[in-house]
Amino acid sequence: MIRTPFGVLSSLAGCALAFALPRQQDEFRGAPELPVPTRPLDWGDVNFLSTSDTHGWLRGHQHNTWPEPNYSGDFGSFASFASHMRAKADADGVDLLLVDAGDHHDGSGLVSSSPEAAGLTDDIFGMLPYDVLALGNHELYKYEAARWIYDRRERWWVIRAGASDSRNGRFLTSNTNITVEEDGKVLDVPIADRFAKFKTKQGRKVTAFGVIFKFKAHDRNITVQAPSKMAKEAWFLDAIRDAPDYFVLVGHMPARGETSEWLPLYDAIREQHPLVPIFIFGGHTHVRDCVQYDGRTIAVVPGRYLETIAFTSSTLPPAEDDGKALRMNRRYIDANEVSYRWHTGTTERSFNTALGLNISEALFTLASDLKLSRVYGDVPHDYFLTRHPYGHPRSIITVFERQILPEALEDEKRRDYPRIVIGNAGSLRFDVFKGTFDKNDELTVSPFTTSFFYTRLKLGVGKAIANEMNRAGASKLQPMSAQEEDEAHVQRVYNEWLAAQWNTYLENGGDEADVYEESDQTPLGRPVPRKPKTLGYVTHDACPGRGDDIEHIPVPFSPNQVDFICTPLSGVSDNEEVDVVVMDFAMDDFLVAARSLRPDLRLNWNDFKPYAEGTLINAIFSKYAKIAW
Ligand SMILES: *[C@@H]1O[C@H](CO)[C@@H](O)[C@H](O)[C@H]1NC(C)=O
Ligand SMILES: *[C@@H]1O[C@H](CO)[C@@H](O)[C@H](O)[C@H]1NC(C)=O
Ligand SMILES: *[C@@H]1O[C@H](CO)[C@@H](O)[C@H](O)[C@H]1NC(C)=O
Ligand SMILES: CC(=O)N[C@H]1CO[C@H](CO)[C@@H](O)[C@@H]1O
Ligand SMILES: [Zn+2]
Ligand SMILES: [Zn+2]
Repeated sequence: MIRTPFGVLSSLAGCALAFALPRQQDEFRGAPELPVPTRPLDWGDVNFLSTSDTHGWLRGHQHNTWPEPNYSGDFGSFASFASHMRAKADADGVDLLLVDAGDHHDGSGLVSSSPEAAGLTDDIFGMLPYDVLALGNHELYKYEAARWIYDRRERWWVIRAGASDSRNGRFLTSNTNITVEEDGKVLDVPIADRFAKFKTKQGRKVTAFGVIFKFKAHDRNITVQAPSKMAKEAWFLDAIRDAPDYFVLVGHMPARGETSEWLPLYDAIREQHPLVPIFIFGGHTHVRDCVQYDGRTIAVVPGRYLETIAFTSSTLPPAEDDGKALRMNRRYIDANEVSYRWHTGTTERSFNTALGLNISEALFTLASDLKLSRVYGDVPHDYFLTRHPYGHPRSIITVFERQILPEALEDEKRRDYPRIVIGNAGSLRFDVFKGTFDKNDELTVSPFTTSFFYTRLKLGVGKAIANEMNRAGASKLQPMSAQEEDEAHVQRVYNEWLAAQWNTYLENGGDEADVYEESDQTPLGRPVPRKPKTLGYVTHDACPGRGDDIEHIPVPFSPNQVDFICTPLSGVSDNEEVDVVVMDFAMDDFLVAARSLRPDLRLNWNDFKPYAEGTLINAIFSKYAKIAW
């Protein structure tokens, strides 16, 4: 129960839509003992480890709620893994390349604390020598972030690692330019190299590119060319003219679907080289995916937040090329030390390499400098973004609406005025887990700096507007900004992927009960056996064979979510005037809904005044944690 100036709120519904709710359950919480892989990797002549959309999760996932422990490997353990994999490749006389498809920024506390912190995190990323890296849209929203890369393009890999060969790794920006002023001249130049031709340790010739989908929301003085246009550029056609042993295309776009623009590049290459293998590594939609465009092309996407490392392998054509399909494979490895050790035959003692330990230490030091481990409270339960429907007591959106906002958003001067608060559910980005809640968790759950404004309206009118906003749905009322559109697209594709996993599981006789702990009661009231598998991703992609390294039960997903929240208010009649507080991100939708419902009120931005001035949304979480957790 939470007491606020407006009474006890926890049992009240918000003023938006309601869904029928299942029984309340606690989540499964075993000892964080990780499942062990059972199938060795299928090595080929050419092998890749790929990452994408790490969004600053370089310290790994640190909570005990499943499936988090599965992704507990930090970037240092990944570096150790990569070193052992390289050593194995060298010993076997095969290629192993390391590639990343961008989106390093905006996510965990490391990169969301400040632009400087994001840059310092980039430098730590640069300690691990990748063969090819691409930029994501999150490196292009702010000129400074792209400039950070540009300024380091020649020495990206030597900053901390002490590597002697500065061309050991390559940032490739085939279709992205930056405008810079140098020696009084204004130059429009690619941020890094447009392409690279290099030889692997085994002497194989590689031609590589780094691209991004045609996106519009980039900052000023950055230019992004559509991949379909790039495919016609003279420099590109020139770069692909000589046949390498294989092509490597790394880029920030999915393997298929709406924002995927691999096909024009693929077609251009195939026109000149019908048989040269093409390896494509994508990202952006945060899902695990794989598709083969032909028997000698594979496109692999490794998911998000350093949860997955994708391993891709292939044979190469025989000397007397028979033109036949190659044996191509992909495996989605859960990013943790147990998986890493199993696949490299290392032990707890032999696993960590000097570079891996250095990286972990650099991450620890940066996190300490940023005070990311400062604890604000102890969360009593797991609260999830999409595992439960809106209205469920373990839905973070619901708890935010009914407890956190009512309790922790405060305007000294408006204390005596009853109020409702209307905002975007999309301003929350991640689950909140049982256990300590620290600065990193706060920045992760909501990295945004949205603020609040209020006007005076009858309570009934405010509630009706909130309902209208939800009826119309986010973005349907108001054309979104290009950046919001990018974000909403990623969220939609990722949520559809989660929903499909969960629905397939239920359709195949999977039991919701298996997700919960022994002591819990199922919805049917019978005790549940301890579950045999851990929660995680269950991937059904378009490549042959099983992609997931570990078999999981999918994470439950509820489609019953709202786009907008509205805090409850009791003891006030619908006819009374109250403060109607609106988050600035939700303001456009609010005004459109208000004008359609009550055109007579002629509401616009000027009718609003700042509320709780200086309060940003993410600070509300730490404030609440200090009071209630
Ligand atoms: C773009 O960069 C140029 C050169 O540094 C600068 O003069 C100009 O003001 C920038 N334009 C914008 C819109 O920021
Ligand atoms: C990027 O910069 C290069 C070098 O200045 C220039 O030739 C090219 O036209 C630019 N590309 C785009 C799409 O602006
Ligand atoms: C690890 O860090 C130490 C101290 O900064 C440095 O001397 C050493 O070269 C580093 N080793 C590797 C493999 O990065
Ligand atoms: C092997 C491994 O990474 N184990 C970790 C599993 O997750 C728990 C909690 O997140 C960690 O404490 C373990 O070290
Ligand atoms: Zn991303
Ligand atoms: Zn992206």
